[in-house]
Amino acid sequence: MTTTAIDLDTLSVNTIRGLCMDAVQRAESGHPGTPMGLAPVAYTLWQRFLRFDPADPIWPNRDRFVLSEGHASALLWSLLHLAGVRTVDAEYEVLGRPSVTIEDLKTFRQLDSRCPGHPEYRWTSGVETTTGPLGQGDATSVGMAIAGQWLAARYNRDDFRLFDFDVYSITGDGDLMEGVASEAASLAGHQRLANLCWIYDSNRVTIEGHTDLTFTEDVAERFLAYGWNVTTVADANDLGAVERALHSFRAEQERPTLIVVHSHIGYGSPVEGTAQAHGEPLGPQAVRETKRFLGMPEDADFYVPDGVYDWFARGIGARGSAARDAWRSTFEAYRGRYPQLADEIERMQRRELPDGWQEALPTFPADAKGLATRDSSGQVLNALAQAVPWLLGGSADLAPSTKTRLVFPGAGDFQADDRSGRNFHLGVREHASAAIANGMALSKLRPYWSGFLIFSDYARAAIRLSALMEIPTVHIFSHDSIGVGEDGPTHQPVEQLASLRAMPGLLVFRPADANEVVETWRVVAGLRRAPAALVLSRQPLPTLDRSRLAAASGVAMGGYVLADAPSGEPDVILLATGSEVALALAARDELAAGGIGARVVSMPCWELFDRQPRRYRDEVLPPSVRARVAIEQASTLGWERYVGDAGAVVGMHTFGASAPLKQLLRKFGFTPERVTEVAREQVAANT
Ligand SMILES: Cc1ncc(C[n+]2csc(CCOP(=O)(O)OP(=O)(O)O)c2C)c(N)n1
Ligand SMILES: [Mg+2]
Repeated sequence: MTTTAIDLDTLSVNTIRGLCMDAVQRAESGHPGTPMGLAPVAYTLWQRFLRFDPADPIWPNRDRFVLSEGHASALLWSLLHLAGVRTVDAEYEVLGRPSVTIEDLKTFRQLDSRCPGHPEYRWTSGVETTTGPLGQGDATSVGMAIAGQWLAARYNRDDFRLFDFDVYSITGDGDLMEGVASEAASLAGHQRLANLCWIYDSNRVTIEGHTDLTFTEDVAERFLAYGWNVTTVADANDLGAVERALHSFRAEQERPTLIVVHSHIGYGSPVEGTAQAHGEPLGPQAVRETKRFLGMPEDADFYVPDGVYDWFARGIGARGSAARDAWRSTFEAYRGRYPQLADEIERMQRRELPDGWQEALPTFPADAKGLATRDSSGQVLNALAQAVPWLLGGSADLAPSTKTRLVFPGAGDFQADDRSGRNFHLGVREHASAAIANGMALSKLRPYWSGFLIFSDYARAAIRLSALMEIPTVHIFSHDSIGVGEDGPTHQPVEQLASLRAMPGLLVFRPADANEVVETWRVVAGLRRAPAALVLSRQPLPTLDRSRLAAASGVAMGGYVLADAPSGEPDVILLATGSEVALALAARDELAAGGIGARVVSMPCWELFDRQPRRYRDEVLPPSVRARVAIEQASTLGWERYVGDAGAVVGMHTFGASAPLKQLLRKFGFTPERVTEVAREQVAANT
């Protein structure tokens, strides 16, 4: 039998469908319908457009493919397999092993499989971002597109086009119902991100049924209103039409593109077009029927017909490796002309910083009046950003409050008419801001974004993904407590600290003074595989006199003895973070006057403290000293871990209130008198 190119297209699409059906069937879990409807679209994109080298899936100028409909992961696993994508290890060495083998596909959704239920970044090479929480992939793709524009502006030269990658996100009805996707689309339209293409798998079905139940707006009109280029493909199976739409994206120079593709969920199966095709495996009988309909051998599971691998190798494989090789030689020439810039690009890929970056960090002299940690953080950030050109970011419309604006000459604003700016105006869109920062981090920039701590709740799903992906996004939050004062309980965080601390892998810092801020940034800037949240005060905090107290470098241990009991034998330990550290020091003085020896432990980062060896932790918190008081203007949840069941916590048990700060401190018991009283009770109860 001879096969023509057209046959191979169809054969490839149906091979993908077969692999997806079989993987889901074998797992008896997952979503077969979505990949089956979408297969021709994803195939066309990969085979004819994507500039992606399967042999080097981390090549910096590759096009990015995001499967925002993460529940269709079987589709991505099949593509990674057929394209022969190779694994990459954590140290960025390309290894020989295929990222997804047929055996991996057979273990779809099983423990430790390379093919988990949803695409997971850092787990399976070729996955550009973790998706599954609908809308996240789309919003993250905006960050990638922004990164592409910024990289082009900074590094391209007339004779060297180092960065011009495109970013594609496959999005579904569910993604486009989610607020975060809308926030991000609004910004992408404003920013005229012409390198961004969302392909909307419009199958009009979600879990509960037809979208007539819930989602009847005109999506195309909505995106036109956002300032997007919108084009439609009437039938997902029409590869020519898909190709034309993708060409129209590539030709568009001014706007992001939305391609609305009308597709059939569960294409070719008995449940085509129904919600049943969404959620469950088809069942062995329906799988056979579907394979018959598609002209595939119905008894062959995980079947890849002759010629299909080779066809992918001649398509995406050949195009990708040519593009990648051309880029490599351009880069070598570039290195000759612009060694400094080339060095930056290479360090960035390894998440390293320029030599000597720590020398940029300031120190702050002792000052009883002090300054807000948001202010000291702003100063440190500005110093660091001058030493690290790819440290950049923005705010969800609160930079004047969070003090994250870069103000040095040349810092500039990132806008459509100047892509080199390092200040990003993300608008009042916390959720998208965090997801966009993630997209920038995945593109190897060192991004931060900022907002009020209270609104970290709005961004939580994206913060969570930064932790799950182990990427060094920096989430900066000011207005950290009832210290906000008159704005009242809607703006006063209570449970946010505890909830951020509950997130695995996220480092949460609440520094006590300007020098703890410096040390916090020293740790945070050096992170390569973990996100951080900085929790900063609005009100001034005294800059502690380190000649009389322990050095702020203790921040690196997460917690440290800031001031010991005068005798060196503490009767009671006072633990505090942020603004409450100064309060603990005041209480220590009062206690000393009454003959009680108090040790003050500053605990800016629980997660780092918990990682210290037991010996260190026992030195800081000697098990024999059971009289302990934790002080924090936040929910008390979690402090029992350090104060023990015999200890006490001065914290928040209710929401705050709207009043000047002094009144609030009295009302909620954050005074030296109250702390002293609780400490005395502790000493009495534990002797
Ligand atoms: C934020 C979020 N909410 C809910 C879900 C659960 N969920 C998974 S798929 C799905 C329906 C998605 O519909 P659509 O995007 O149209 O995908 P299709 O059914 O067409 O595959 C839902 C609600 C999710 N993954 N993420
Ligand atoms: Mg749908």
